[in-house]
Amino acid sequence: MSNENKTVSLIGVPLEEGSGRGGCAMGPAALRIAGIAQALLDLGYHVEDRGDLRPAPARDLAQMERARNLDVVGAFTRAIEAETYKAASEGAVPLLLGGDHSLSMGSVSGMARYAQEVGRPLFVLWLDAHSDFNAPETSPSGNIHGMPVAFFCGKAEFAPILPAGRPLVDPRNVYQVGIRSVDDEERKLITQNCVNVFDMRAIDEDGMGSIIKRILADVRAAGALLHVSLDVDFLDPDVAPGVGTTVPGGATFREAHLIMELLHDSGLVSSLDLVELNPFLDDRGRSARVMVDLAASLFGKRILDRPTRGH
Ligand code: EXY
Ligand code: MN
Ligand code: MN
Ligand code: MN
Repeated sequence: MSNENKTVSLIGVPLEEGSGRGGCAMGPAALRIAGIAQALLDLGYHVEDRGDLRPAPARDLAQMERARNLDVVGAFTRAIEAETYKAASEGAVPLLLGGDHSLSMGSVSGMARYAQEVGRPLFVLWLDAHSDFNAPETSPSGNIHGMPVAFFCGKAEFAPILPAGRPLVDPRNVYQVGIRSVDDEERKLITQNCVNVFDMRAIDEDGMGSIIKRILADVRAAGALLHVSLDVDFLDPDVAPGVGTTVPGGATFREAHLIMELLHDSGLVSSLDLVELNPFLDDRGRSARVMVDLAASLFGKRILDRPTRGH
């Protein structure tokens, strides 16, 4: 994302029904209060705030015992898919302000439709403590925020949310980084489907910089668009406590910023989700500010007026 004449479209998603608790619906407001728009304006972008999506529950989606609040999440998925596709088609970078991680069912599906239209594959960088690859049958919780990757790869069956024949993401084009909590059945699914998983051990052994550079080389070689999905719980809870699913041993502040700086320098990022921020659990807005700072790094904020060394 090196073109700073670009428009960034903020899409608010006050969705918490995909998680097991209340609070994420306040995420878009907290990210706005933490200064997401001003951070992008300071970097020279044109910023268009499309407000918050507030669809009515979808009456055609019957409740499923193992996929809680499907009527709400499904209605959001439809609205998010349409809005993300529209923003990308207008030449903007869609920036989803979440909202729990089930919102990525819509954002990634919208970007997959756009990528197909422009004849490029879509790759996904999933920055998370969790793989989010459960299907309703394997989920221990029934919470849909643990299922979005399986959904956009076509591996989780719900009542029809999006039209048949929608473009899916090839799981081999999904790169997960920061993973440290995977359910037993979910582990089998990510292996069977050849998802690229860089868990915290891989990061400890190989270093964040070398892993991200390898991923970006794959994206560039494929001529792909890259959607980035950043879950607050990717970060260590000491860095960002404002999330309902903290897992110890997460990414450090600098590891996370290094990813964002390398993503910016690559010029490959087409769209971004900021998800799972729960302001009710936060420490005086600290996690909201960290997420805004990370987004600013991804859009080009630098420590020094030069690219990261080696680029
Ligand atoms: N794997 C667990 C489940 O499916 O219930 C926990 C999922 C947490 C999902 C968070 C947002 O990344
Ligand atoms: Mn997640
Ligand atoms: Mn997570
Ligand atoms: Mn940079």
